Amino acid sequence: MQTNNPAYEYLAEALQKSGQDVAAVKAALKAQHIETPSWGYGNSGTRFKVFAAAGAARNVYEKIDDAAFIHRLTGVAPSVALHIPWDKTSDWSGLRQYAAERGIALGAINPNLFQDDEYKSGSVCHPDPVVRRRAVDHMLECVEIMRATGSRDLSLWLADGTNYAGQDSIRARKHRLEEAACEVYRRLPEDARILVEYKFFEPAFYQTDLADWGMAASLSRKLGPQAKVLVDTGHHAPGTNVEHIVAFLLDEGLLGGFHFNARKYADDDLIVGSVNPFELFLIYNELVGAAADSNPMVSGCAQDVAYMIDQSHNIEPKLEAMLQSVVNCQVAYAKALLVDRVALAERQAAEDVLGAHRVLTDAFETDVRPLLAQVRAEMGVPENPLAALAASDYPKKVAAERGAAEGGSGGYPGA
Ligand code: AFD
Ligand code: MN
Ligand code: MN
Repeated sequence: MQTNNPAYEYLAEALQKSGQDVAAVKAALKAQHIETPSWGYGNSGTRFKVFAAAGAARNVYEKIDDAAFIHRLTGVAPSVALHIPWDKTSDWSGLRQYAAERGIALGAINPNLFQDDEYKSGSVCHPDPVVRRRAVDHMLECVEIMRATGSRDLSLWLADGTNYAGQDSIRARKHRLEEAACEVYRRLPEDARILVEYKFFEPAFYQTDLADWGMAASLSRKLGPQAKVLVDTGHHAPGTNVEHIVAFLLDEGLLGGFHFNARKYADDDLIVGSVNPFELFLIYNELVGAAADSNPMVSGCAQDVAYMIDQSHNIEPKLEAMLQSVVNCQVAYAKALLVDRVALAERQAAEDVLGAHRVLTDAFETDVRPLLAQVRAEMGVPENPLAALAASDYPKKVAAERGAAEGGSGGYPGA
């Protein structure tokens, strides 16, 4: 097809010659859906300081405005995850309408089981049944909100854990968690899911009740088919092979979604792909491979993953950081779609160690910017979204309107 994008024509010709279905690759990129988090648009930071950013969203309506702006710039960010109670409103249908009028939908609902004073010794794992009841009631409130917002996913993350050996019974906490999760699971709308998120530490520093993918998988299996594992890419010990976890969960039909971010050391919510872009590519490589698997349980799982960004931008300009995150996911996915899977299987069968490795690195080293520019042109969105952001008057407009709301003392908005 004649385009005014010679770099794309050159790439498309090369891809066609190597047997790639360029039309299918472009269709997949146009269908990409990256959900952005409401909390990424407001002031947030670390326990040391929250720097107030000019133009940071101050309420859920402004967060929706910003999320809709990111979707207009990319065409692949059509929903925004909400955090309760930070984004709570008395008019859910009005909020749903407000978002729809701006071209986006309300996405996953994230309960807050970590900020109430009562949760000092845990929420659903707390030794006191009164506190556990409070936590379960909050999750049941979130399930009712899902019905009002039309959300499919309840993203369950627990800060629960202990700071010292002996502080509490690890197995008793496990039983409390399972009991609470079962009660919430039974109240899920029939087409809804509970995504069980794990984190190896923080804010608990000795033991975390949902610490790794195995614990999340075990709980998901106990709950039932509407429970899946949520992989937050920043929640692993340094050196963990995250793409291996992703492959394993896909093959078990247990992968429900991602919270994308990056971390160099701890869970510091950096821009996804900014620390280790090869890892992000390898994660997408597993997803693309599984989506074509002959086992429908595996391919069905891979085609039903919720891709959500979960980042708190402490020093980065918020809109630019969120946009860069979405673009990094597009680049990684585009490269994963270019992996020559026939050649990969051949090289693997031939035990050609480095030949097989090079099939992946060839795709990873492909400059996919011309391909993404063409896809964006065909979608009617800016071919270079970051340049479009730089040229837009939206950030200046909202900064003038909103000013720099006071940052909190640390942690999330509303802290
Ligand atoms: C924090 C937690 C976890 C959770 C997110 C939103 O570490 O990732 O999903 O907040 O509540 O990042
Ligand atoms: Mn998360
Ligand atoms: Mn996190």
